[in-house]
Amino acid sequence: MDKLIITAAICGAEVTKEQNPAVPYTVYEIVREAKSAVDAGAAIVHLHVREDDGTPTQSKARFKECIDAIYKVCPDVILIPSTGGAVGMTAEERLQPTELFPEMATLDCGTCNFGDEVFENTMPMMREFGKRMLENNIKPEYECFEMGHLDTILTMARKGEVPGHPMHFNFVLGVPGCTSATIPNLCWLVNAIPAGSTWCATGIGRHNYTLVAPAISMGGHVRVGFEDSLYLGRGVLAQSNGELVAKVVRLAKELGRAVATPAEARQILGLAPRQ
Ligand code: KMH
Ligand code: ZN
Repeated sequence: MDKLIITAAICGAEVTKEQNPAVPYTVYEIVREAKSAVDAGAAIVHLHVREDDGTPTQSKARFKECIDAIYKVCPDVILIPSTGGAVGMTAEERLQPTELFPEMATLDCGTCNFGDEVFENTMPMMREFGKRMLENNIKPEYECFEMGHLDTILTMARKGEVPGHPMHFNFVLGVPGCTSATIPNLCWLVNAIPAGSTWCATGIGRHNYTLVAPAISMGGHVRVGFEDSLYLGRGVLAQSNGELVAKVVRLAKELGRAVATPAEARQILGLAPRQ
């Protein structure tokens, strides 16, 4: 079994300092949270960025500022900028971080409910995102919020509309209005991916740790972070993303699975070594 790749989704677009004062908005805070996660054992940081007042933004300049600042203190980390942004943003707005040629970026695999809102990812939008990633040589992290998202993206990959083999999936389960974070749902998805693919499990909200031990035991990878949950356990706010990552590291140790460094994660994901 490959070593475990831990992703920290340190910021997200929806959570606020009112909910947890440690949620990062400024460049300084984003770097602080990235470093806490990497120091604790994360090989990947999934990145959203904000204006200083907390407003989510997909600004290329803001992403560049944050990415450059993170690499100064975490030179090896794999950064996966979001192309999901926040609900309501246009495709063009969301695609801005791909102009920075990151080694990976998220590609959301279909429209879905997102709480009381609708997260729009129409077929033409996804074709546009796939084309951009093919042109800019970016490996997508395929984010599936619903069972049907997997069929959609596999069909697109077969048609050459998005990058294909080896594909990396992130099953983001438990978003209100979408597929719930259960072990049978995770198993169904994992059983349907092509041989040679890699996958990660993300449980949202109170389900944040539901899928962690199953994913560790099944040979998958794991994402935690403020984007997904602000809590370390029932009623206990996490002080940092590092605390959330450290809990995964403890579980992996108990279950006998070694944790991947960023360099090892690049090998597992088929990425070029970082110069
Ligand atoms: N903020 C969500 C609406 C992604 O990063 O690609 C979408 C999201 C997915 O977070
Ligand atoms: Zn995200």
